[in-house]
Amino acid sequence: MKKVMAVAALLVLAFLFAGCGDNPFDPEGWQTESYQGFNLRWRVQGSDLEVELTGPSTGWVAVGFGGSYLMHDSNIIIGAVSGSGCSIRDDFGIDSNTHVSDSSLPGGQQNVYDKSGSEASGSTTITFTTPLDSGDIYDNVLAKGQNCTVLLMCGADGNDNLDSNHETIANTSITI
Ligand SMILES: [Ca+2]
Ligand SMILES: [Ca+2]
Repeated sequence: MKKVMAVAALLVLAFLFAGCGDNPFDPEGWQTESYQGFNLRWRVQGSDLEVELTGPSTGWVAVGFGGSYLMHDSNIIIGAVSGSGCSIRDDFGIDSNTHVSDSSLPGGQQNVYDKSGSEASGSTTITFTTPLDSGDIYDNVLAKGQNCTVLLMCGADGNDNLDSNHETIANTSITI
């Protein structure tokens, strides 16, 4: 009986560890990158990419996929949480330091779905789904297993204006 209990305890432990996002064997397929106060989780579901971003600010947070230098040509998804509402926008970096809504660019469109967000003391989390290939030239095509540069940004605490300057910007790379 003791042996059975020990095996059961090990199974519970294994399950708990498997629940951690940075475990490559996560049965739900989530991968995690923690970098400079940001925590990015993502997984490929069919032809979509599901994303959860937590940043160290009660203002806006943003993640950019791909691009040439900093924001330039990066597909930037930016969001802010205010009260019970959240606003998440599909942007594009038109130079190294400027991003605008895809909707404001010729032929561009919003390609972010299942948007939600929450705010805790000192941090903001946004979640969304976007196609790996939206067909919009202002969203970079992604593929499972592809190495991709990633930009992580946030505004100042309490600043929910998606067009305001970033306070923090970090550059890293992930494997989709
Ligand atoms: Ca778009
Ligand atoms: Ca975009």
